[in-house]
Amino acid sequence: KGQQPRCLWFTGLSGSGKSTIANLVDKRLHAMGYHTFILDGDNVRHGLNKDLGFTDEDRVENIRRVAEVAKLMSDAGLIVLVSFISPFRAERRMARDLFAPGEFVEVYIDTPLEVAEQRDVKGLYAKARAGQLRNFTGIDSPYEVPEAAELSLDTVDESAERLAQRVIDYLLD
Ligand code: GGZ
Repeated sequence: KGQQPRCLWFTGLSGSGKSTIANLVDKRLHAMGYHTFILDGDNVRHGLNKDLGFTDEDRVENIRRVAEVAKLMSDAGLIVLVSFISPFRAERRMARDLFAPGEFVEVYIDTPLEVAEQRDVKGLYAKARAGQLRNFTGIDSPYEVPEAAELSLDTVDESAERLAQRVIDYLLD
């Protein structure tokens, strides 16, 4: 099946729902016959980037490497779904600039800090508030909200399933 290169770049806070939505999009694309790959903390931070932590400097390097890998994978013919907090505009821009116009789709998972913190699926916000986890995004490390994302998905008012469908609809358009 003919396939145009695409990088779907999911950005948002810890616990915002990036991975949930990226996984749903991935499943649907796969069911439609597309070849895809998800890059996320689980398959990158334990291997390629296991030398990196969560200082600003390390996040910058984390995203730089992820962007380059995403570009290689898209060159190999895959639709790449990238799911990292990617908190800084400059590095998201750098990632975008590796791709041809239209290939890079920035998807902002718009979940307010209060909501992500309330969910606290992994208990990391509680730890950060207690001072047991330093440089935590949204607590004592910044998140720069995207200004021109192709898609902005509000996870408070819409289900992950519906939001995943919006990503698919955008791609098919
Ligand atoms: C933010 C942290 C931190 C700190 C560990 N700050 O919800 P999670 O657990 O599964 O996703 C978060 C993940 C963030 O890694 P990224 O590679 O996406 O970050 S970045 O793009 O900024 O490089 C969280 C966990 O790692 N985690 N410590 N201090 N998230």
